[in-house]
Amino acid sequence: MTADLFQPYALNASITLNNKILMAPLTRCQADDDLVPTQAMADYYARRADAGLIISEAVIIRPDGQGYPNTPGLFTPEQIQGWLRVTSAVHAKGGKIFAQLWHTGRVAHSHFFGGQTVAPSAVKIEGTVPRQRELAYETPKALTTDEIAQLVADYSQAAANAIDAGFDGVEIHGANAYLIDQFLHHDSNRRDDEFGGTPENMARFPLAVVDAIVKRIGHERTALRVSPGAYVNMQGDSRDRAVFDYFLTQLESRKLAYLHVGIFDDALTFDYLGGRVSDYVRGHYSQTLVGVGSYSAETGAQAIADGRFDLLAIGRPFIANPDYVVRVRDRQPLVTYSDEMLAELV
Ligand code: FNR
Ligand code: 8K6
Repeated sequence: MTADLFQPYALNASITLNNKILMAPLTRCQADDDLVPTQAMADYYARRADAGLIISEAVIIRPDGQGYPNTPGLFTPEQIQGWLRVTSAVHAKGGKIFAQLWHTGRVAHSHFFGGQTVAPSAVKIEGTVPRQRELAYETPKALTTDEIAQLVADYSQAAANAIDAGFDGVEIHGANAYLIDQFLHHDSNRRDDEFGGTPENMARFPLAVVDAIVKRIGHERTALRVSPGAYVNMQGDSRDRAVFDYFLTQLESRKLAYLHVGIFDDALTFDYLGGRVSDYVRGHYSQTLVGVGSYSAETGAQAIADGRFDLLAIGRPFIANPDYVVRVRDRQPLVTYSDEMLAELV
């Protein structure tokens, strides 16, 4: 059953993956204090180069996108050089790697950049920053239309920087309640201008980012992750369904490299989506879909065989097993993931 995972898969005319197992994006908080990727990070990714595609940990597009300590950036020459070291190491081992482009919006914290947090609307989340529990989340400033246009330009520049840094493409982080996702849910988007209120308006900024990046680096190198089901730092709202119905339909014409679900456990069901997130997205999007969320190679291969998605992303097991792909292929036992493993890059 898992044999099918080892078949090559063409994302499009220019990118063919060696197998169907993707390394999911995994924030590790191990960049240096200038948010530059280190040699240890290059080694960590190179050890995982036999994944069909590595999706990098989320990479912030500019300083006010930072919500956790030591998350890498892609906006200074030093950061681009640091990533070049990572992508060269992965390519030397025959692998492929996309950069995940990130702005955390209201999940950012001024502690990291010394300015004001920004979001679609001035609605804060409860709670504190993981690993820095003394930092309570702040009320963000609602973005002006000029600031929204600047953000689109900054995403586009980060995508160009990713290509300069040797990445094979980018995955826009539109999931997990960060900035782009904040426009797509009513909990975080209370705007009454052209960026809020209706599905067309709420999808306007996310589509502008997609279109700007496609224009800059091409649709074959542009992918997107989405979370129609709210499950972290976001309250679900049944009206969100219409927003994603519209958004996914619009995405069909963009001919992206792939669309990726953002969820921790794909067994979760959402009333307003009529079931699992992956099944909902599949029902509204016909092109390459990446499934994720507490799958094993066996359950993931079964889901692919059942037509539920096309490619399988693996997260935590890839932290515990740098040689995940070889272990699955050779039917060797896997090391079980535990949160303590996050302390070190193995
Ligand atoms: C994540 N996840 C995540 N998602 C994302 O889009 N960008 C990111 O930077 C991160 N960072 C991250 C760090 C850690 C420590 C974990 C555990 C998870 C979510 C991840 O990509 C994936 O969706 C989930 O882990 C579910 O897949 P698994 O782990 O069940 O295979
Ligand atoms: C320093 C922290 C790095 C943060 C990156 C994201 C890490 C993941 C933790 C988020 C937890 C969300 C889990 C929610 C699951 C809910 C299921 C109902």
